[in-house]
Amino acid sequence: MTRLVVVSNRVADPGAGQASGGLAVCLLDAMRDRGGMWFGWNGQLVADENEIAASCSRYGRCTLMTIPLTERDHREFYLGFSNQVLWPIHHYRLDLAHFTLEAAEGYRRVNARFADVLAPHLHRSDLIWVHDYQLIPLGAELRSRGVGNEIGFFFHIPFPPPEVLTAVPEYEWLVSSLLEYDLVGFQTAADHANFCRFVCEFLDGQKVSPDTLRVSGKYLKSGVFPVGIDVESFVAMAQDPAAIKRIQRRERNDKRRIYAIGVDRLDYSKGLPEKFRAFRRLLDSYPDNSKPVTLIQVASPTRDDLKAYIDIRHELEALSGKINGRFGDFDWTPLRYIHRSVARETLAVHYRASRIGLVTPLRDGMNLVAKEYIAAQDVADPGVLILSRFAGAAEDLQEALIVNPYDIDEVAHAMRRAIEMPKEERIERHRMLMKRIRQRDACNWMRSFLRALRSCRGHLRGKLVLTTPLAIANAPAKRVTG
Ligand code: GDG
Repeated sequence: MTRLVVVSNRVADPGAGQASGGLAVCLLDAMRDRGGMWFGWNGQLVADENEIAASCSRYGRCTLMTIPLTERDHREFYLGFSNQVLWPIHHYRLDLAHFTLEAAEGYRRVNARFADVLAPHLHRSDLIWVHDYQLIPLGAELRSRGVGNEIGFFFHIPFPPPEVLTAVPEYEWLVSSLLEYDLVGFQTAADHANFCRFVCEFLDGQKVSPDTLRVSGKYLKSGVFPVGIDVESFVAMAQDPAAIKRIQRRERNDKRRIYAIGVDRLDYSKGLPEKFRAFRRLLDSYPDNSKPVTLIQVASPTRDDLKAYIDIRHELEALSGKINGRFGDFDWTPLRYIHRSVARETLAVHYRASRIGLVTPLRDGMNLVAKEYIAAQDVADPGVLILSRFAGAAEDLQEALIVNPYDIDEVAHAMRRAIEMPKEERIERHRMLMKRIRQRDACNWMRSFLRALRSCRGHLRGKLVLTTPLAIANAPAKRVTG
């Protein structure tokens, strides 16, 4: 069987047990079972480039090969170009983009280094799959080192319309470097359409079929491959007998409460202040004390050394303080705001115990939390998913209550509707949603992308020199949040 080589900026740490972040979550299970090699950053920082050496470990059938970044790389490539230029612009937040030449230079440098380290370890028959916005030019870097294998790329985040994307000072180089891949995958039809429009209008390309573009005599396949979750393992996690007992205990003590839950990385794209304001509007507009609603919001830390993330944390702390101060009582804290990462099993249990799953990003590639919430429900008495129309997941999960997250009255109204929704309607909506997440689960995502990639003709641009032994090193540990 061909070996699969996955490359992502960050390789998940299987020992940590609390992967907060969609890419880590969807790849970890898939790689453990399928095997192959996963290459990327190990989350550690070293002072100097000379200290960079690859380390290897095993996870199930998979080899994890990682390198550290230097502190300068972290500043310029990761915090700089990736997270202060590409992330905000791909999430339509031009106001938060901050471009410097050093950051752009760092982005090119780290992509070139990834290619330098990886290329000697590739076999001629490997299938290479590069993930997400931090590594857009990696395919081109590998090609320039003679790698002729099939190489695919997948965008976990949205792909904005050309009018927005052209705000990236390096956009033409970036999008052109995507043409070096054999296949480029997107979460939604809207993202794919934006990409095709860009190639046709700005790079003089032509769409020769729904999944084929021709640019300057080269062909590129592209398509829609919506990310899914490992549904059955989530169902099992939420049905764990000990977990069910914990829920029953809570319900006994707490008969009159209705819970709503939100789980997001603390990122401005997730619409958390708007969600808190919508919850406040619900409490204001429907002061029906017979069933006080409690919102549990897990907001796991992420990129917390960037100003935009510090600002939003302060905003949420102030808002949650105000809401609890105004509406709280001796026996009721309306908003439980948890700013740390919690165990996955704990999330599953709380999803199941919550009547409302509140997933209201302002913009999101897919949003796995929406799918996890559905999988965790009790089929005989399920909760209701409230889902932003700007999450990629909304393209498919139409039986959720679809809302505009900027419209706090609409979200408050949807929460009220979810509280009052008859059980039969909840069951019917949930049945359809389960069907959809099963049709498009993690396994299906991986299988369909790899099938499409395999069917691309290899570029056969050169011979590879194989395989020098790995330098196994234990770089000095300095862990940073992903
Ligand atoms: C990117 C794209 C796309 C969150 N907090 C905790 C925790 N999580 C887990 C959730 C979920 C994952 O992290 C978050 O995934 P999302 O899809 O919701 O969002 P991003 O991290 O922004 O992911 C996104 C995704 O990639 C996949 O392609 O859907 O659009 O932005 O699994 O459960 N997990 C644990 N503790 C936490 O506190 N254990």
